[in-house]
Amino acid sequence: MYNEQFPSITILGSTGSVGEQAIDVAIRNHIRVNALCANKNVKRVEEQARLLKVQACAMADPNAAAQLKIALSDTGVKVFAGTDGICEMIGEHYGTDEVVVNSVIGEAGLKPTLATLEAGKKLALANKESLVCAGDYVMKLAKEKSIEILPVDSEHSAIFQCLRSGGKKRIKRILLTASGGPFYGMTRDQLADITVERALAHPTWNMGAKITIDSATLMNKGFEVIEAVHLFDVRPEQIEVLVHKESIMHSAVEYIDNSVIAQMSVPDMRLCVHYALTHPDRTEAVIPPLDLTQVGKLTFSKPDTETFTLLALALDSIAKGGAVPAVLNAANEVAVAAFLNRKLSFTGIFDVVGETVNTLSDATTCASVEDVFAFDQAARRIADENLKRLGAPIA
Ligand code: MN3
Repeated sequence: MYNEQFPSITILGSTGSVGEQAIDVAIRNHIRVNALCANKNVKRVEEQARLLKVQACAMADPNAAAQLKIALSDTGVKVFAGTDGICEMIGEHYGTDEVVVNSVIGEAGLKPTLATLEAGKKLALANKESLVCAGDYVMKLAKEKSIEILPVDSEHSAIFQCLRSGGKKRIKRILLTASGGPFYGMTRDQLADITVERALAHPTWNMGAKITIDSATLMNKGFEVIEAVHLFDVRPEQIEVLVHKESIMHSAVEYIDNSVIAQMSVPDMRLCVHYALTHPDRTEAVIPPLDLTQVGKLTFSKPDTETFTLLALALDSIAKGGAVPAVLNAANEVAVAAFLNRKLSFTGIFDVVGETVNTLSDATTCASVEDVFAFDQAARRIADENLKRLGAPIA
């Protein structure tokens, strides 16, 4: 019934966009799903648990965990609660060869990432904040445990595939593509009164609310640069962000012989999950084929970092290092939540994040992963204060 060629998997963030797509890919490839974790959508997790016949589930929200336990009381499914419970579930072994797909949203994904590596399991990583906040520690732990991190982000999956064509020491540059989001080309004044509804309508990718806003501000692209620096062990200045509106070329690697190897497909996240789960092999497609004659032309341009200041701030943060990227992420989580709750304008996100990063300039001194968590908390407090000053109810 299951294809034993592929490792069995645990999906963290199973009710989110990537999580649902991971389930789709698993079913089509007869990959066994051992365990699931979500925040508080009890109904959907119960459906998934029964459909996939999983052995364990975890809910980040303790009340949701209690409800799920009752809902699944006629099954043998073990239910875990809270962050500690999620990490405990990850630490249990359900088979010999296991992959944890981490598609948790935000900094909340970091502890599960560390727990996965501690447990010696392979990590298919969609939670970019794990690397943004604590890339040094995550990569060090992965190295110690000899675990390869399989990127699920479309750009990083593309780079990962392009890197099969040449040695690591022969990389000249990484060309990281960006759709630019729906507001690319606008001025700061035009961005000021962007509504939540307009910001949530992404032209190409169908994603969750948080990452859709991050794509519209280009914060997401900044995070992806930081993610790539850690994942592929390159210097920040080796990464060039290219605005590519068609979202067909998902990124490329330029080698020292000036050969550029790119990966292309229709924009569909399922391919990224699919490749992470079947790598180094490939199996029959779960997405439609790419018809380049339908696409017609591909365009590329340099990003506007003067208007989209968060991209510039991300480049600066990774250059400074330490916990500066963690501060950037925490401030952004607070600001985006405020925007989605209509308490902050779209450009207010830029200001709250910018001021918070400025205030916590000592975040460069970061000695441990505990320091990362401490700076994360400090950044949230300061971002909240900045919010009181800079926030205003919006339509
Ligand atoms: Mn991406």
